[in-house]
Amino acid sequence: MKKSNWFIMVVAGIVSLALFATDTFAQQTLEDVKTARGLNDQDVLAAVKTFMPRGGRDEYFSIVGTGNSGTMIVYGMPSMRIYKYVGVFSPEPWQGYGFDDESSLVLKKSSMDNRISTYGDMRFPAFSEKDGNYDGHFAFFSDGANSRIALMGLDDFETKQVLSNPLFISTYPGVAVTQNTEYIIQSSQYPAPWDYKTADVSTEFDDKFKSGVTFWKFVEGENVHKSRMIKEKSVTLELPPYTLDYFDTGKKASDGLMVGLAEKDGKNFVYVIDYNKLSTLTTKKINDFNVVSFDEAKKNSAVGFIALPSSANTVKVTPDGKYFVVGADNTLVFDFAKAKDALGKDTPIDAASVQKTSIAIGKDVIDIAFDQRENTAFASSHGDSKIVRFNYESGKTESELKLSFKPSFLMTPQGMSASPHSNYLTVVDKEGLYDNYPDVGPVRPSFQHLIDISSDEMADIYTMSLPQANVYGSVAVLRTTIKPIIRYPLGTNTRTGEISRYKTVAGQEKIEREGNRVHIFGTLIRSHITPEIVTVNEGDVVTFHLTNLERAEDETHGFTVDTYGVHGSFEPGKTASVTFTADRPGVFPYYCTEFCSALHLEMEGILLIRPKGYVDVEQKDVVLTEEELAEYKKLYEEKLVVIDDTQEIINGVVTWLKENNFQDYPYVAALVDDAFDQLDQAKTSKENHERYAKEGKYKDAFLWAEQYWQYQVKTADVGLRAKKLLSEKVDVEE
Ligand SMILES: [Cu+2]
Repeated sequence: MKKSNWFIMVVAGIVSLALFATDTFAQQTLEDVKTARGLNDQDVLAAVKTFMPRGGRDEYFSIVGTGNSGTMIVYGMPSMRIYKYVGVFSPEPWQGYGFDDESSLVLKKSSMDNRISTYGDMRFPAFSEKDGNYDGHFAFFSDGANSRIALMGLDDFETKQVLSNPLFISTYPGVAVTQNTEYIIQSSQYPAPWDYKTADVSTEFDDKFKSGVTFWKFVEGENVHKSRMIKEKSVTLELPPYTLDYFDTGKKASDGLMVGLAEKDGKNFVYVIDYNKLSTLTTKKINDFNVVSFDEAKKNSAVGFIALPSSANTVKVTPDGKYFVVGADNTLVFDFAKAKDALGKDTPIDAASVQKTSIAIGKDVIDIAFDQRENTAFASSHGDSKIVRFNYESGKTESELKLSFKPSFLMTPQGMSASPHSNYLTVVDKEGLYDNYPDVGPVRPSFQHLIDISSDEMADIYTMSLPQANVYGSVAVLRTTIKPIIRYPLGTNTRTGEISRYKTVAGQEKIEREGNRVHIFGTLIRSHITPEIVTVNEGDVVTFHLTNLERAEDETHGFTVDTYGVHGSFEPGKTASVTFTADRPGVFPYYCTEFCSALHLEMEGILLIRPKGYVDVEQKDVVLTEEELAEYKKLYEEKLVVIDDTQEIINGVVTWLKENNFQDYPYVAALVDDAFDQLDQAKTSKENHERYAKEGKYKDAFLWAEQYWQYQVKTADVGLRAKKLLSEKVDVEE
């Protein structure tokens, strides 16, 4: 090849490369992306249905238990984005649940013998209700593994109460709520003696093994934080040794009744309980808990058993409360009024006498979910890999969707309330075959599919993975029904809703010692942990009581003491305490574990743990030379100028904020509050530097002036942020 040709080839190559590069970075059209990714119109439509644009919000909040992880997942529908994991039955470090003293107490109260269970088995949650509809105040979970029940407040998505069931050894991992949240219902699962004594399974089973249903009395307090389940007002109905499964409560026409699945010796039943009657019956105490005996309930027609032709997987009450639907090989619809009339019989109630209709849906119906359309429900046929929409009044199927997996648990938004919605259905995929997920090792996440059910053409539009979870049932409520708070009243113990006795405000930080017990009353605010230095002795029992002084949105501070396993999370306004024994001497930095601002790294301090037998070295006053003193005087005077300049900036910001009515914008007002908090803290520094200057002690005067300026800078920083925000708000409104 001639040299000139070679040159032309190279130049041409570069030019074409450049052209190619330009092409690659050109804006792609929708058609380009579809082609490149091999997507069809259905794929794109599915993606568009779940895409969340900027400024958009999900229509529903959904909650689901993680099974043995002991936490609750909060996610949005239809975007299926996970918003939060909430510690319920297990400690959860991100929120400090089970790490700070206040939340540890919640878990300790759920322990019968000081053994705190650090996992759970939580499968079917329930929301609180008013007149059969979700009120958005609370959620409840049952722990099947450790016989516990939990109450979550939904205004802050925190666990408020965990109780231990004093009777059940084995508990069903689901709960149901009565239509005005009078009772939270929990049942046993596998029969066991309630007296913690051994018994012979073959000869003493009928005599000593028991099952039962507990009605936890729920009492609403003056606010959501003071509402609790009250053990002393609760009651358990004792049942013969049945293995109990899914249950549901009546509503509207069937308010006061509940139904559940039971099995014994290979025979299957639906049990029906008239729980309003229970409170009028004679009770006895077992393990200090109110118990109504089976005979007493039977005698008073408060309980009955309907014999089923086969085993069943679920029983759910229709939104109007007229029927309950049993998911089995044939899906059976029962008439609630007839079932009630048949209560109290000695022999099991004949299914045919109380049955309304039966519908052949498909093999192994696992779950039922209701729809807003009249008398309409969905069933999942695990064996036939399909979802079927059917009418439980007419007994006819209406449409079906063939799936690429074996479906199990179903959920429609608001579906367990009296007003289900008809746009989405979620379906749990317990045997995720990874048709669009990569392998991540032998343990796999759970999957939940989102089905668009708004038309007769149902469509599987999204597959969500739920990690750290063994997922069963979920419930979803309209997002706008829940009214989450942004901050707590300053000094709140978030687990009780009371103002904590350890609340500390700016300037009141202190360290108190009584023998070897040390209490530190501290504060957290960008970008300071006060106090910054804490000295204790080896062997001291130390508690940091910390209050987050922030009033701004999303200003959580974490707190950890290095290598001491001490951790807490402090949302704006929250006061919580962490306690530990200082059993290893040394120097241990403590710091904020949340990225809270650009000055986040400054949120640190030092814990000095002096070894046993440590003797303080006497501090001698250092005398400054004339030159040194003059140098400090100069530094002090220079600092005063800087302080004046900074003050001018602050004044300018304050004037601007006032002129623009900052108090009309709560978020901005909260920031301004924070700014003034900072200035409040500065008062002592100002007094000190002026006093030392008067006394001619310029080193001290300079150091205090420096401290004062630090506070000023922080005030200016927060003030400028408030100004920026306000200017954006004002601009938007103009
Ligand atoms: Cu912080």
